[in-house]
Amino acid sequence: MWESLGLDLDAHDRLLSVIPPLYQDVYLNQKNRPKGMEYFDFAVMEIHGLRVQELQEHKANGGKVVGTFCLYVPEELVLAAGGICIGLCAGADVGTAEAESVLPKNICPLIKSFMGFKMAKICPYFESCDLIVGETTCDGKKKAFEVLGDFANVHVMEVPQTKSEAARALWRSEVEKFKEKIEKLTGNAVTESDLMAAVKKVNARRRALKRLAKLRSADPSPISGKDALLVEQISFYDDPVRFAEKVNELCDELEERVGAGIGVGGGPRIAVSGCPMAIPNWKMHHVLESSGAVVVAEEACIGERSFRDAVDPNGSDMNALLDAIADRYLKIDCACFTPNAERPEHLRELVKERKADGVVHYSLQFCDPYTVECYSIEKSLKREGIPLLKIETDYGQQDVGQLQTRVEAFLERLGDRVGV
Ligand code: BJ8
Repeated sequence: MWESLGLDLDAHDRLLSVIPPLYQDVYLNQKNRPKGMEYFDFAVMEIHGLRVQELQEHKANGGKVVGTFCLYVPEELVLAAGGICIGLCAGADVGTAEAESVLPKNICPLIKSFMGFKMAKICPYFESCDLIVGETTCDGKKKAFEVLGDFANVHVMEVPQTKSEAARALWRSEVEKFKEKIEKLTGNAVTESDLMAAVKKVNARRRALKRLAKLRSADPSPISGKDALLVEQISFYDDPVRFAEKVNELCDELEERVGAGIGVGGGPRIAVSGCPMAIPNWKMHHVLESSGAVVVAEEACIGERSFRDAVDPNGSDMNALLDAIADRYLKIDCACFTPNAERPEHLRELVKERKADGVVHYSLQFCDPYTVECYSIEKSLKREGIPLLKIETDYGQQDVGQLQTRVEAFLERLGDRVGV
């Protein structure tokens, strides 16, 4: 299968050999994990196995696979046209030399990672894609998609930078254009009933993730932040129906744990806010939880932002459904928007709901939108007296010791406040 995808087999083997020991250290060594995590452990171990095989079978039957890197891409349209939508991961230092041959060194690691995965031919998901959908969010991404166009079939959606009426009209037309693009790619017309069914399918996955997130309000939280993050990461590549079923089974078990007062840790409760943490980026959560904290929320795209809002499935015709899709996606409070007053507000609400003792603001190096927006986040949290730790990091392990020292000092400060 790998050869037919044109992967660099040696580089791919090297990547796969790193995952089991890392996973053992970060995940399997945790004590008292919910039994329902077994499915998600399996999904990681099979990350380059069964799911890739499913994609190949889909393609052999004439189906198309569409890869994305951003929450703004409406996956409902891909599903409605009979395609599979995969959120491609960009959470590891991979193919760095190859990426740096076409991109500057000092660019956000997420961008470098997706370019590295493609140029070094290491990712079977990337190589399975018939179309990559990019978007005009941050400057680095939108220019990198121009470069990526030389190596893959790329369609770019124009995401506006404000939420004015004119911006909404532009975005609505982009959604329509995307529908046409997907229809052409798959050869299938998107019907109202197919779109409605796809909306319901994706909404069900969002509901399951929301249920899981809300269970983390319990004290003690019935699940570690690392495990919850993993589930959120897998949501981007697993089959949406099977995934929602497994998350709901996990939630049934977590409800029992909450009822019995079973949970993890006893240290300060932390909400992490900022840049997405794509699989296998578990660095920040691992540092926090191995220092005694419990992460109770991810105010991020791999996290709350992906499931906070649903698409209204009750549109009476195609226009109404496309309106509902455009409106739902435009609610996303990514730092690429200006102004972006909703994000600090959402974060404050989340801190309250999850009974978080503090916030860690997580920015990837060279990410201007999130690093600069940290100013408004800090100002808004300060007003409520919510402590904040600002972290700027990359995918490397070189700064782990330094992060640990800063995190421990922060947790100590919180411990004094909450009497842990
Ligand atoms: S909706 S957060 S997934 S754009 S970290 S590449 S912003 S320099 S990933 Fe994002 Fe969509 Fe927004 Fe979410 Fe640029 Fe920053 Fe890198 Fe980023």
